[in-house]
Amino acid sequence: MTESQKTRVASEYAEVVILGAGPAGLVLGNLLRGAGVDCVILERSARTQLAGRARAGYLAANTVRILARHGLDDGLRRRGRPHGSCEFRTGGGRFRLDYGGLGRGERHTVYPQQQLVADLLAYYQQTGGRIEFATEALAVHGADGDRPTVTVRQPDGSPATWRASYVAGCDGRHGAARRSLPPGAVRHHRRDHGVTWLGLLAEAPPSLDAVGYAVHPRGFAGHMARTPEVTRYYLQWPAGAPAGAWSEERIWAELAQRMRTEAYGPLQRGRIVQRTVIELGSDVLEPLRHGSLLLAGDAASLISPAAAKGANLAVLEAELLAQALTSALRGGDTDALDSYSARCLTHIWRAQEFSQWMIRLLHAAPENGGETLFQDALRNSRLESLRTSRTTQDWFADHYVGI
Ligand code: RFL
Repeated sequence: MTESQKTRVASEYAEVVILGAGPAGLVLGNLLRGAGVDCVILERSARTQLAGRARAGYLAANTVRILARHGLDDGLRRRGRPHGSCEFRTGGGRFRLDYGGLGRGERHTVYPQQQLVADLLAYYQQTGGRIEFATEALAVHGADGDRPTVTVRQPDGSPATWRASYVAGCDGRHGAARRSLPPGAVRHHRRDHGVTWLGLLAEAPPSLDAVGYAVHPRGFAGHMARTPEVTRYYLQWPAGAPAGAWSEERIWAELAQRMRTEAYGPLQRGRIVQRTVIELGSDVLEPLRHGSLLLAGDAASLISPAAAKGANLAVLEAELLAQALTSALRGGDTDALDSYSARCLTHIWRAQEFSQWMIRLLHAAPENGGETLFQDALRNSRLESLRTSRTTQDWFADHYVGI
């Protein structure tokens, strides 16, 4: 299908209409096609935009297993790099955790999300999967019945309608799936963590062979390798400040100060090619289903990037959803669909809990009067336990890589 397709007049049908071609939508699309379920993916962005969206990079061992189980891991096996070490830098010194040798002994695979998306898209299209780019879902109708429809805006701006047996909302936090849920249909749990980050991508080689977490009175700074040429950095950022508020020079100086380069060696500098302000927040919808509309990935739950869980949850949920939809559509067995939400929520809350723990580990307490010193002391105690207690280290390793 091309973006220059002509306006469709009559409505079209697919057994499953998938909204969004991120990790959730593309894994789901591939698995449904593999099981012989007729589906279509509707993606708001043009193909070129989709390919350029740099976000996640640390894939959990379970994510790699899922992709391997379904033969979707060729690129990952060739270009992904195993990673199992992180370094904490604090006022009291630095310490390293080789988490790949702790707990269950699992590692991350470093593989940029845009490469994963490109691979998944290539698999999907090679096997004849239908995808409509530059096609924005506007609303899902009739989800409380068994013949839902999706209204869309096509590339030329004209409207069209898709009919389905099920609609999979994989269109992220601001997508049409969430917007279409009638008031009161699901509970919406939210938490604002009161911390803002500036996410940076630098055309610079990694400066250390570990994930770097710097805890500093001026705020948190993070270092995460992406490729041998590109590194992601994070800076805790003043709430409300625009992404462009600081010059590149000031950003590098601030990163150097917080990462204590005077003591531990310089950062490899390079051009900063992406700046994103991220307000650390979490939310969870419960249940992840309203009739024939099912949610997966960021559409189901948003998690702060502090623990690198979002893309991993998206892949896990997509596999569970594919199994549930296949059983319902091929075998007439809806048990797995009925338990889909509860199965996902177990993983989601576990990830949310760890993400919150990480946020409290890495940040000075938000300004809240007399409690600040108390919370900072708790954070230091948590860091000390992580540095010295093998039990805490094993727990950390299992939750850090696990999903
Ligand atoms: P995505 O990837 O946002 O894809 C949703 C897709 O839906 C499309 N869309 C629509 N299409 C049609 N109609 C509409 N109305 C639509 N509205 C939206 C969008 O164009 C898009 O293509 O959601 P998905 O598939 O649920 O995947 C979630 C992950 O992308 C996300 O959780 C992660 O990127 C989070 N995350 C990380 N996760 C990890 O597991 N490990 C990491 O290391 C990690 N690092 C990060 C991250 C997120 C970050 N940001 C930008 C918040 C680092 C950063 C900086």
